[in-house]
Amino acid sequence: MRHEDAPEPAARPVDRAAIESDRLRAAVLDARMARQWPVVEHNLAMVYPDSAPELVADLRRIVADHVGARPDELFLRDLSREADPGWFLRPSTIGYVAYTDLFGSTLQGVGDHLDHLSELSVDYLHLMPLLRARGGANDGGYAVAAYDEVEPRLGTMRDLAGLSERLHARDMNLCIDLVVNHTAREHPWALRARVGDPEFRDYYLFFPDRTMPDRYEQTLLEVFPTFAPGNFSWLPDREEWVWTTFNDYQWDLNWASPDVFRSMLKVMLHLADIGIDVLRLDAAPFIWKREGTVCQNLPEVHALLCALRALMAIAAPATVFKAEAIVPPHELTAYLGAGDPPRHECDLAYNNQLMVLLWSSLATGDAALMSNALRRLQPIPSHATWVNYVRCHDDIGWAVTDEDAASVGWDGVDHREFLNRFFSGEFPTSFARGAMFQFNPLTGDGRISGTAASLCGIELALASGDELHLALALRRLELIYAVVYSFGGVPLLYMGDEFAVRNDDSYLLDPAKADDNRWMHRPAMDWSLAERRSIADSLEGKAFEIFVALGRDRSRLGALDGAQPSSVLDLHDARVFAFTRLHPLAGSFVMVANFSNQTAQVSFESVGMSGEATVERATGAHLESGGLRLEPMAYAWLTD
Ligand code: OTU
Repeated sequence: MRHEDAPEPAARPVDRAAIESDRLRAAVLDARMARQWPVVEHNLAMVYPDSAPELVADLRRIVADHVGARPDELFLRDLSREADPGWFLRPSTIGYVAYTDLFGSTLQGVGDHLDHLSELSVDYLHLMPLLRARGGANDGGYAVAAYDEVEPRLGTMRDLAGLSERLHARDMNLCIDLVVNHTAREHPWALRARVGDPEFRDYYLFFPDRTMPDRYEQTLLEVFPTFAPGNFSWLPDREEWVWTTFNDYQWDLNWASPDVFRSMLKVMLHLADIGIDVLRLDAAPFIWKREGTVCQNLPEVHALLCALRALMAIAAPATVFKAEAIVPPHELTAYLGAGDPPRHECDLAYNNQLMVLLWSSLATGDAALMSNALRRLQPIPSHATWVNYVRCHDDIGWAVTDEDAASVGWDGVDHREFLNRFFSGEFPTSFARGAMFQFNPLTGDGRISGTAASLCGIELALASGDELHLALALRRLELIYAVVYSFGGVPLLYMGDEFAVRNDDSYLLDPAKADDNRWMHRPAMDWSLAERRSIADSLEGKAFEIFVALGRDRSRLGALDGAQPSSVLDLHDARVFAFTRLHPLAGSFVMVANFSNQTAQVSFESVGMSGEATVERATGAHLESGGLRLEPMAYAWLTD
């Protein structure tokens, strides 16, 4: 007891704000745990039956500590994103994909070009691999040597955080790649595993002889059959084999080890604290292996992704996942959580089907295959959506199933072969100027490289100096992008397409790139093109204007909200692709697109529109008694 005369103890200042913040964080953590923990436990018990309880206890500590230590700004961002979990569904979400060095030299340089993105209504920037990669050949940065460092020539982690802040200040989001299937063989985990450190031996898949590799190879596919045949690489110093699905310098991680799971979660949390909004999970389908299968899309892959997502939803819900799963249509929708019951898995996934079918339709002048295949695609949960694109940094693999081809009376093998011949420019009437990538004479499979503009005929038309052909080629580019901007989900504009850039063969001079012709469609941004766009009638000006208008018109159309599915219509005219979207508040939306070289007629009635329908955007479409007349490659966006 204090004596009456004793001096008052110095009042310890009470940091009310800190107490309130701790209480808030504790309450928020409890609520997230209550919702997500059963998901974590359920999925991990499936994947790691023997070590689940210890792992789960450990993860609980990791995420709880993370919530406590999350930077204030990002904790607030978590809260606002939890209040608006479908932020990426809005029509105003428009993506742009670029290489940091090729677009702005460095991360700081990228930050100086944000006005360019704003002009295009872009609010989602995907920067291609930027974590520190191995020196020399590194598969465009997909051979990561350090997850916690930025590639030095691009900047530092601090620059990355700075760019994220600059983007957030403009209401833009940042997406980066996280390679989950493999690391570079120079990554510290790999270096330690290679010298026999028992803690890291389990991070990769080593085999003393060919017994197991040969058994696996019976059912495995080859991703890079020409420059990286087989799925295993020999390590002469250790006299053993290591699993390498891609190049020999990319070692597959062994996700069967709980240590890999724990380490990758920590990598994700670290990137979340840098302010990354979307993690593009590279090569996700490959992270689980089982003998007798192709070792892609196994149930464990989905369980792992669901567990990781639930953990992120506790620790850093402002960061969402985008699946990079370029897989057959019946395997694709599961990455968005489709199934019975639907799950929360990835929030976004590449719509490889739509991409492939758009090119197929351009080549054949016929949209029936696209209509049938898209109609057959399993519906996706409304909390997730597609990322739609026509080109990316990779090649185009012809994921047209035999079944879908048969639905229009075509043979799958023949059609895929036709597409390769067409887009490599070999087919006599082809307008495309692409190149074969990874042609495998044993299987007859091949894929296609080339920029969107070159594949659309712009390169050929420029070479022939034919103005009419050039106009038609530009129409093709606009047509397929107009589908991508309205089909439902986040459209991605691939760097350079806004100026219709053509193939670039300068990669041939760089020995680290020369054997990989995907570099032909990864040219450096030529900012002088940006100046040419003000020249009336320049190709750059016309192309740029198309993308400005597509972005502007998409953003203002409420019916394009990604939560609503698109339904493909059957107009009994194979030349015309048509789909409708119904929005509870904004009404209905229809797109009609003529993929043929002939004029086509579409009545409003046939697409479920009244005579009062509004033409929101159109190119080459003319109003005509009760409908539209569509010139070759013409399209219209309608609302009612
Ligand atoms: C991805 O692509 C990247 O997009 C490529 O640029 C990389 O080379 C590769 O991973 C390795 O990191 O097979 O032909 O289903 O299709 O992971 C490209 C996913 C690929 C695979 C995909 C891969």
